[in-house]
Amino acid sequence: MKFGICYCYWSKDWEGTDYPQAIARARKCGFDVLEIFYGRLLDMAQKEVDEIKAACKEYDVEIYCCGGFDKEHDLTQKDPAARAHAIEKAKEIIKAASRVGSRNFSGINYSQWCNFDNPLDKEERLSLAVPSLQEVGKFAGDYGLSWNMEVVNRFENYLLNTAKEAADLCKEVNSPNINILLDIFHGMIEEDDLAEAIKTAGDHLGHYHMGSNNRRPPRPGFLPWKDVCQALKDINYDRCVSFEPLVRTGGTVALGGGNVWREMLPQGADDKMLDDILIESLNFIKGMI
Ligand SMILES: [Mn+2]
Repeated sequence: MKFGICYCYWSKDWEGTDYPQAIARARKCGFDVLEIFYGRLLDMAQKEVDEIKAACKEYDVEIYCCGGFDKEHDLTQKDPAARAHAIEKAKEIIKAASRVGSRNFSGINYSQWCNFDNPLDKEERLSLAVPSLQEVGKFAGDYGLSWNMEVVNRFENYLLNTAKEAADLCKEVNSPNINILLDIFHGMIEEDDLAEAIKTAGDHLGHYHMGSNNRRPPRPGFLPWKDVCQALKDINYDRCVSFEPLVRTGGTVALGGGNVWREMLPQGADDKMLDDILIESLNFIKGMI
């Protein structure tokens, strides 16, 4: 099993221009994967792509990409032309992610993040998602990429709130490249049983996000960590567990969807303390997995 860290833990922003340094830092803290937002990859200069790939090779770190879609990218739109356009945008993302060697694209990559214009159309939109995702899955297959649909809580989307809903959609799509991202933070709100949710996703579990209930890095508390880790072992999960801490105020993470309204790090935390927190957190999870 691989362990990943989302770039935004070290930045206040979803994206940055210092990925090679972050790759080195991820390895230094014991991580195998650096997860980055996909936006800049779409038109990134080849020089930067080459530097990222060189750092990945040097430090034996893999890049995972993630993101949350807007209306233009929504694969469930009713207008066929708009839907076809969204599918083409999805293919562009797959190509962009592949440029930095990423074999995963995860997030709210099926409909829209935090848009609730049409919640009563849920069934229809899930049906419209199927042929779109089949086409995206076929294209992803050509690039060896897993398109991991994130199951999120009711305040961020209305199509996939539980592992069961995502598993049902995966079954209909029936593509080995269309899979599920479960996130313990969202599951804590929506699932009856976090371990069962992992088993429900089963072989379609393509990625797993971990954080504490308040989105600090994983640490002892009231979440059923042992049960969750055991469930990952029970399904022979061999992909990646990424930490996705959203802990800092004032940047695009806080103000652009992460809703961080208070500083979640110890007062005066410096770079060393940030890394020490992360290393302790990783050791806590590795002790159970
Ligand atoms: Mn997540």
